[in-house]
Order: sequence, then C-alpha cells, then structure tokens
Amino acid sequence: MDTRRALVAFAAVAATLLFPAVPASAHGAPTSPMSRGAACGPEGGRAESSACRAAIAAGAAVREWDNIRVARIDGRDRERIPDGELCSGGLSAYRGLDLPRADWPATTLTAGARHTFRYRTTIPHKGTFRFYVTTDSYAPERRLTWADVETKPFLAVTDPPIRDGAYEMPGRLPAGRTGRHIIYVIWQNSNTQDTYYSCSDVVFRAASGGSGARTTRKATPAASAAGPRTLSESAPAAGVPVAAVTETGPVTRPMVVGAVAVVVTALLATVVGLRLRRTSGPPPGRPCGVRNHRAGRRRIW
Ligand SMILES: [Cu+2]
Repeated sequence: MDTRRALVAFAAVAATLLFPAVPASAHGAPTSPMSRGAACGPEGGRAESSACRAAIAAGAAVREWDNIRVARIDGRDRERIPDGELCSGGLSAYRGLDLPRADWPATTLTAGARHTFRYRTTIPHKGTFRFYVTTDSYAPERRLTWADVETKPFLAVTDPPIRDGAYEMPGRLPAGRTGRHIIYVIWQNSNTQDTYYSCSDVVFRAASGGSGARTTRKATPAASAAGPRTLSESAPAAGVPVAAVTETGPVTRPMVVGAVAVVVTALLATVVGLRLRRTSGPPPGRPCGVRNHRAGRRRIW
C-alpha cells in the first residue's frame, strides 16, 4: 500500500517537473507598478484594453513581455536607446509599447508614499535596478524621450531578494507629482551583458493632507515566515530514495519497486539538474543565453 502511494507521489512529482502547468518565464519585468509589456501579456489581464490591442497591432511581442533586453549597453542607456523608443528598448519586436497614448493601463499611486516595488522573475540574474520618473515635461500623447526622464533614479537597488517569484524592493515613490506619469525601470545585469528596459504607467494622486507620508501597509510579511516555500525545484528529490528502500515485505516486490524507484529517481535528478543548470545562468561577461523560455510557441511578431 505504502509503495503504491509512494509511486503515485513520485509520478506526481515527475509530472510536475516535466510538465509544469505554467511555462517557465524568462528574465523579468515590473509587476508593481505594472509595466506595459506585463499588463498586455498573457498574465497581465489587460490584453483586451484598447491600448494593448493597438500595441499588439503595431508590433509588441507581449507573450515575451519579460524579454525586453539589449546586450552590451554597459550603462550607456541614453546613448544607445533612441528617443521615442524607450519603452521598447529600441527593439523593433516591441515597438508597439512606444505608442504615445493617454490610456495605457496604469497603477494609481500616492506621490511620496512608501511602496514595495516588485519585478517579476523566474530566471534570476545579478544586477542593479534603477527606477526613474518622468519630469513635468512628460505628456502622454507625445513620444517619450530622454528629456522627459529624470537623470537621477529615485530608487536604485542591487541584488534584492526574490519573494514569491519577484524581486522585492521597498522604497518611496517620488514626491511632487500628480497625474499620469511613467516609471522607467532599467535593470542592468552584472552576471550577463544584458540590460532590461520597461515603462510602467502610473497615475499619481496627491498625498492626503495631514496624514503625511504614512500609509497603511498590508501585513504581507507574515507569509514569508509561515507560508509555504514556492521555489521547490530541488526539494522533491530529497525524500525519494529513502521511501523505496524502507519498504518491507516479500523479497521480489520490493526489488521491482526499488528498480522502478531508481529509474524515477534518476529521471528526477536529471530534470532537477537541468533546471538548476538553466537557472544558474551564464558566467559573468557573457550575454544571457536564455533567449526564449517559451520556445515552441509561435512568435507573434
Ligand atoms: Cu535572462
């Protein structure tokens, strides 16, 4: 009975590893505040908005919303990314994200308030995130140029922790802004040659007078203490061989069961090994080799 249950467990684990319900996504993009690519992508829930439809029609590979990256920029963002193409990183596959529109899906935020910025990833890289806000010259109906982006980031974080599949960066939103703006995020990798670009549309409401900058923070940290670890890629293999060996009963059945368990374990080890090798990324100084984790899916550009 126990062996059967154990085998079912092995099969379930193997199936999860071999056929994950959600395809692994590459690289990353901001999800709080939500970036254009992420909002229009399959998991963003805003693909049907008129802005996203127009972007996709103009060319926006939103299925790879997390792949807006350019190699060998080395911090020369303003020299290398042309005016009017900031949101696409100058990549033609994402040119629809550059459309000047006042109706991009936007996150409403309080100017000057604390905010936990989130940048979704499942393939971690080392590097520095820099968050910039648009200046008062920004007008949504005009193409975004470097002159519309402040020269100094209001937040810069190197190698933040990953929680629930996203880099988490507590910070403070820029003060003195009202209305529609863009938070422009540059993620410069240090263990690959890539730099990632993204535009997050936001609407700043003025801080309510009197209460100052204090905001009621949601009690999310509890989850990290007691909640289940979601990154369980390497965990399942640990208990596998033990369960097969401790089986008691007739001599022949355990041997068959043991042989099956060995095969399953070897399979698991291979899969886990491949996954670990993939997540560890390329050595420093080389471009990220993970071009498209949704390989096999049709490109839409
Ligand atoms: Cu990558």
